[in-house]
Amino acid sequence: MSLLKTLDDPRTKEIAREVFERQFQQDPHLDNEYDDRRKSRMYEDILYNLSFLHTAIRFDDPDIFRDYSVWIFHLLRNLMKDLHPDRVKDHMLDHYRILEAVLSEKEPDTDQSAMARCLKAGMEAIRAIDVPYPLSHRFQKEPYAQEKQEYLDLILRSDTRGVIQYAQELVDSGMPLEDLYVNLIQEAMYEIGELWHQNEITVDKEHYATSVSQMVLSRYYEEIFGRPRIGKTLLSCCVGSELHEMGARMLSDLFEYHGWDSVYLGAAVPVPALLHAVQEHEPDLLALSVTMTPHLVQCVDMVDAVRARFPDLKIAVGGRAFATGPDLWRKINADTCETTAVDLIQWAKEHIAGEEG
Ligand code: B12
Repeated sequence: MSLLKTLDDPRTKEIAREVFERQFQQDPHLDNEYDDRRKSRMYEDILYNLSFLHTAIRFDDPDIFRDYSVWIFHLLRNLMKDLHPDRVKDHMLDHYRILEAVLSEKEPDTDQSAMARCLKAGMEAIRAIDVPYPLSHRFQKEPYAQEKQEYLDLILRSDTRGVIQYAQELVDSGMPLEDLYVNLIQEAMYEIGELWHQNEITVDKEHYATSVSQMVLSRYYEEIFGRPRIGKTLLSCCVGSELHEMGARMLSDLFEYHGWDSVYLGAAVPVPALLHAVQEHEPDLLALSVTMTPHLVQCVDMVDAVRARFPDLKIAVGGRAFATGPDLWRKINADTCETTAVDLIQWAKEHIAGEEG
């Protein structure tokens, strides 16, 4: 039996340093995932790992290391919520392999078979940990309960290729595009918001989920934009400083799917820019999307400005900000407020496109 007498032992520190360096050499992504604070914590954690491993070997008791492994996993997982739990597991599994290699080389007197038993127990325990994100009841409901979960999981792993492939599989297996939009992607986005609210994920994941989901949607534009036209135009945008752009994007795509031409201006559109676009495109319907409640004030200003210049233009409003009460929208001088794109398409059929039902 050798080494690891105490955490302060210079030999222990040397081993820890070697393990630390090898881990970064072997996994170049670590450098992006660990800032300086994490790096110095990781080094300290290696010292603790060594001391627990040493104790487990000393008593030839794999359960000591098994228990510790589960404990340290949860500690790390809670400290690094920006990483998918499976990624944290991978760090730890790699780490144990490196520990074994470095100890075998540098401390040949260590009881190799006891060490292998303890590390194996730790690895098995880590692999067996089930760390589901706390998913909402709504998200776990049908339709597409399993598909939503799989889609969300791929996003949380930042597996861009996987997200795209999975969406393609769903479409290939017959999922209608409207379901892909509203029942899969929209629901996954809402769940992303819930996870952010619970501090389970960070804002960068919200950005990534948006960008990868928009990438998925863009793959079906040939079909969406290839449908027969009905000779009507929708102009849409997000008001004021509203950054949440996917609702209006989906709305405008779904209008395209139903034969409308669409001009989508995106997020945070200033009033003069919108007025210019209305002048240029002469839309049959203007749709304004508001997600954040404070942007309702900007929505009033926007509607008033459009009304003043284009009094006959039909204006619809919608988005999360209107969900607090069914009559809130009436304080805005719009023609209608609908909950979903499909509802607005129906309203437009009745009030603009001249087709009943
Ligand atoms: C992605 C996201 C972001 C991204 C947006 C990136 C982008 N490029 O779009 C970023 C990171 C920028 C962001 C920032 C913020 N966000 Co945010 N974000 C979200 C999230 C997770 C998803 C939004 C989304 O894409 N939804 C999917 C679309 C398809 O759904 P939808 O917008 O509801 O649209 C549908 C319908 O509402 C309707 N619809 C929409 N518009 C219209 C218009 C008309 C006319 C009609 C008829 C229908 C209609 O049809 C659409 C299609 O079916 C939501 C969660 C949520 N519940 O939405 C939080 C959420 C909206 N964000 C929230 C917050 C707090 C913020 C921030 C303040 C803090 C933060 N998280 O960083 C900032 C504010 C930014 C700003 N100034 O606008 C909160 C808002 C809470 C509240 N009480 O208002 C939410 C609800 C998260 C939460 N659960 O707490 N966010």
